[in-house]
Amino acid sequence: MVTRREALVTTAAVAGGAALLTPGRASAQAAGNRTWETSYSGSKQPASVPPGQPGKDYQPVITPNGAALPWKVVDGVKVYHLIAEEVEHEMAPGLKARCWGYNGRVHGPTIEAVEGDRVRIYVTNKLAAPTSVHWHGIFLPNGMDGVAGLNQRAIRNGETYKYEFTLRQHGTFMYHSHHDEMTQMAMGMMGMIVIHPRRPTADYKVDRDFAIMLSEWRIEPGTMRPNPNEMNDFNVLTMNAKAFPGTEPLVVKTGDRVRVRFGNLSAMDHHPIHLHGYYFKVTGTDGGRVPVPAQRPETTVLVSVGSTRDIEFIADAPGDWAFHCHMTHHVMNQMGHDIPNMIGVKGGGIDKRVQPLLPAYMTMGQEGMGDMAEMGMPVPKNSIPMVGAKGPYDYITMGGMFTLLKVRSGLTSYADPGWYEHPPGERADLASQAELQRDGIQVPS
Ligand SMILES: [Cu+2]
Repeated sequence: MVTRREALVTTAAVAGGAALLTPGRASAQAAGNRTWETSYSGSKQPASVPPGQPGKDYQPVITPNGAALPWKVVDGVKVYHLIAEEVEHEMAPGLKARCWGYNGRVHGPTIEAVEGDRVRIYVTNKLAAPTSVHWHGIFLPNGMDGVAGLNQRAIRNGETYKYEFTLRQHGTFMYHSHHDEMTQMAMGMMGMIVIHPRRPTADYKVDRDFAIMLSEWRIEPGTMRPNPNEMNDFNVLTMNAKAFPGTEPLVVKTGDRVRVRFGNLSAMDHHPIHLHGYYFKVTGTDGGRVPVPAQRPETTVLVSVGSTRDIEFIADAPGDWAFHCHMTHHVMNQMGHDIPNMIGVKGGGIDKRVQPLLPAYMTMGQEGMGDMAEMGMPVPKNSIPMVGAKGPYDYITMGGMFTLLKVRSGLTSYADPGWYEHPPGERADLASQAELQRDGIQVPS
């Protein structure tokens, strides 16, 4: 364990080194922080307590469908080990892909630490290609920034590099490959970084704290390799590398204070993430925490490529609430893209004429794609139609960047509680003749 004095010395030495390297930036930060520091955050102050322990000096973040990167303390430094490697990963039931990730995961595990921590991150490259890791949004010495060629030599197959710096800020950040980025990020090489404040203000504390990375992929139906050369037509849109119905729900208790941290390292798209049934406040960006008076209410938060956004709300409305990207093509899975427009086509005669040649042939899509999802459109092996999932009342015709916020009273665990049972009178239902008559509603014949 580090002593209070050691922590102070280490932090001051590194902060001083960075200031010497970039005097303009350091002094601008100092000036810019003055008002926030006094009124709001402990950011940039040296650490005065030993490095954090999960659950002791911070509420650990939950990465749905993911995991936290383990660490140990060696002589007061938090030591982590990332291993870049090929990983076979299931995007959604029925679709596996051969990706590149870290420590057997796609995306990589979430790195979690506390402001003031000295961190040492080893990166071993088990890929055939060279790689490097960039710590996106983190204040660090220039030589630790991870841009291959510019700040360091790329890490070759079999090599282990060491990155070391002191965390002088708090918030939600990301890491990703910075060598042949177009290829390596499209293959999955990214993850989230969460740095908790050393001295959290009262408004920082939440009961449930989630981290979700948004990304997008092109995987030709029937194949397993993401195509990094795709520029526009992404057909698998994911939250923590899972497309619905592969996404784990966010389970919370009624009354919980909830934070969701989004990062977006998609190749080409921004994602407006919409939560049903609530408004939330945007409380953080990768520039840090938003001062309380500036935390504006929203129902949709635009998470641009290369940025993070934190949102917070109090889960006061029980139910199963949709939580998804509002770009309609981003809640559609693989085979739902690139099919001919069949809306309004009368297919009966075509089927009769084609079936003697192709017995399995069936014209689909005349009423849109909802039926196709439910009927199970025939698709090549290892591919998914627009898909969705069987819901409690009907088929849920959403895929891709879609998950559920499940809010329940009286939970004894945060395991998936199943579908919400609506209280009597609190669910849309077929109108009765008596109700139509009472309200004078004329139904066109
Ligand atoms: Cu989107």
